[in-house]
Amino acid sequence: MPEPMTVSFPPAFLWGAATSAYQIEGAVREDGRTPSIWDTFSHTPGRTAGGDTGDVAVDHYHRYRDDVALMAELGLNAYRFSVSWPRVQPTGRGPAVQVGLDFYRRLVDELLSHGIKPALTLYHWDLPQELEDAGGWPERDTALRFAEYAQLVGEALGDRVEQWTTLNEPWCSAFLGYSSGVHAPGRTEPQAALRAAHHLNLAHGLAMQALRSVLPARASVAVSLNSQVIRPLSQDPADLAAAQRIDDLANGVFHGPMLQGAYPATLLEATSSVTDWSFVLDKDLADIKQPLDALGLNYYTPVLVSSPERAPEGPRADGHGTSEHSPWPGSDDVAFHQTPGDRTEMGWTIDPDGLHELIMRYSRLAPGVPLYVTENGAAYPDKVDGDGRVHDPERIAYLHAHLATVHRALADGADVRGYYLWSLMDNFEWAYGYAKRFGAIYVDYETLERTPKSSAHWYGKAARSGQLPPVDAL
Ligand code: GBH
Repeated sequence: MPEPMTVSFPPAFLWGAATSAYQIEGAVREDGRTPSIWDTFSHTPGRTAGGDTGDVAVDHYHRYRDDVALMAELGLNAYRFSVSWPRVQPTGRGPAVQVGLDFYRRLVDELLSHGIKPALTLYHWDLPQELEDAGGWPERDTALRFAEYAQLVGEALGDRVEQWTTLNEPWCSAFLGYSSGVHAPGRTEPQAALRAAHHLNLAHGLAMQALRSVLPARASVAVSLNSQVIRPLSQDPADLAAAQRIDDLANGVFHGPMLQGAYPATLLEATSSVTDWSFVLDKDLADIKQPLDALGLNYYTPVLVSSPERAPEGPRADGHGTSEHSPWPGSDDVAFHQTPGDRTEMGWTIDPDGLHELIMRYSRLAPGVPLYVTENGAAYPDKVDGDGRVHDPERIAYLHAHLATVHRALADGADVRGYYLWSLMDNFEWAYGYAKRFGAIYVDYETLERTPKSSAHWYGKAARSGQLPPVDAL
């Protein structure tokens, strides 16, 4: 038998796990927190599976000390979390609430005292409801409000947090929130979705500037994109055009202005029946294109598209979820296909090569900018053994395969500095409620007891050794 090759990562590589505020904190009415769009949405009948809400979630607000202790025990050296905007600035305007900021200060101090690097995301989808009532992301003012909020948090935590991220996956905020409506605030207005995308870009750019003005020079400021891997069904020009269309709406609409200073001409052209983009002011483009200290990539599964002539038979695979409305404005003439291969419980195809492709693409698009995989992971219906252990060999295989492609990207010259598994623990999976478990740590939703799954032990072993253990090593 050949010796298995050792897959070693650089000594400074970050081995982290990620979460977001609304998915784990609970305590939604405590300490002055007001509703976000996700409170409103999840409390609206029919919006989430089983009517699930984040009211309690996994009660991380009260259990953060235990959660940090678990991370330390497993051997993680980084943790990516988000700040709940309505906990810190309840109406989305005005001064910060000290007790809200104090929660994050305590969390960060707890992490630091265990040698775990905090990576703070300012926005993981929980817009204060008052700002949505004033129009939400389709309105320019929301971007200005976000920059102010960023500054408040920067002033409060800049002395102890080095890694900052403005937005998590603006694609989801804009297109699932305002076009397909499967995410909060549940609007189905394609034009508003494109306006939202622009104002999210502007929010990112203005927040970068606000953060730079208050953070120490050593701070690193980034954005996390769910930069999607879009594949054409064939090399036929019609299929290539469909792929270009969806790539612009998935990726170019964000990295165009953020990295290149302009929206792709093909995007403006393809969406001209939806909007004339007159809400983009010239000075916005200069505000949006701020030098990034790092770029976060979230990756789950690729998307396969073709021209309508090659539309697949059977159920559609276009990410509409349960919505009648498309998340892709102006693209009714694009056909979506199931990608071949094994799937996770989300129905998402397991395709580790997509992660390599993505990393190499953004290495070229953002030369010199360090990259982080800020989310990658899988949902499985994990079973608890009689002995109280939770075995999830599928998740170990998923993590192993994806980390191996990250390693391959490093060998190919990509500057990947870290990997955050999604998610640290089972949590509120948005429209799917608690039905889908992404955690490396199992949560019993009756007792809220935490049990590391075998994948958590496997991943901890990788983190401690800086090498990928074989999939059956525990
Ligand atoms: C992330 O979103 C979120 O940041 C995180 O909060 C969430 O819990 C986690 O992933 C798991 O869902 O929809 O079939 O066309 C990921 C959202 C998933 C949206 C993949 C695009 C493409 C496949 N993305 N999806 S499909």
